[in-house]
Amino acid sequence: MNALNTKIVLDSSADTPHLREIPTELVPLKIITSEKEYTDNEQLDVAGMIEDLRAYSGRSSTSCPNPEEFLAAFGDAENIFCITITGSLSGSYNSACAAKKKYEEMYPGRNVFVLNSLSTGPEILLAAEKIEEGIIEGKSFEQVCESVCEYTKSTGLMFMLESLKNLANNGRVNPIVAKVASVLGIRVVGKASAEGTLEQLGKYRGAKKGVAAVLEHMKKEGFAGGRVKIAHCNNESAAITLCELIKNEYSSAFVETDTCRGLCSFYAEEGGMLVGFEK
Ligand code: X90
Repeated sequence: MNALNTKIVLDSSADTPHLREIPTELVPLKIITSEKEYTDNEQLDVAGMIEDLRAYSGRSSTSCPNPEEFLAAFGDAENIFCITITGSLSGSYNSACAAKKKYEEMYPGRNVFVLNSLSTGPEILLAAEKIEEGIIEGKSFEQVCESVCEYTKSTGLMFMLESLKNLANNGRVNPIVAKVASVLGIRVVGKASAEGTLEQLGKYRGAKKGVAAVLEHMKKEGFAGGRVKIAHCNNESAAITLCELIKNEYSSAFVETDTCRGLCSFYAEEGGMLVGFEK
């Protein structure tokens, strides 16, 4: 496969990719309040959005890209690898599949692979890096598809949330679980389930216990010192603490931290942290 006419397309739930070799495009989701619409693209002032939302108590929701927006991002590439947020919680995957169908009809001979991440944020970025690695190694289109599918079986997503209000208000999580998290100081720790939904694993009082529990649950899932990507929403201290806990135990672990973009900030909310890891 020729790397020159290959493109990686992610929806903005992936947060910020740092792929150096292969052209990558983010397709924005939107965050909508009765006062404003936020498009989760490079221009979005995420901190400003979080501040607005802190002061806002009305209804808010999100919307996924439509097929045309994915088509536009596919551009003129011959080989396209596209990853979306879990299809169990968003229509983004369906939109990307519709765009694939249209693109392959319009340009016979071109290839579009759409991966339903069953996850979001940092676990998508791990998969995207795997794709880039395969392309650079000179793998064929099919080989890259196969290797990323195999790889995602050995990655996971853990989360720690201080509030599940926006998830519950938008029907993305059981309201009973959300209620627990509304108690001040309680952190809900959970994982992306095999079905691509939120699965609660425990609730913890205080940041210290919450972060320690994240690592314990990662280990239970099979983490043994592999790659880790942390995305946080206004909670750098949790990200740093987790990073240190991991490094103390696994000196060779490769851990990266970054901030959430708009979509994950809206749902993970302030204090939230998402952790993509290799099992
Ligand atoms: O289509 C849309 O409007 C987007 C809906 C997205 C809903 C879920 C977003 C979750 C973001 C929260 C914690 C991690 C959850 C992992 C679940 C697989 C982050």
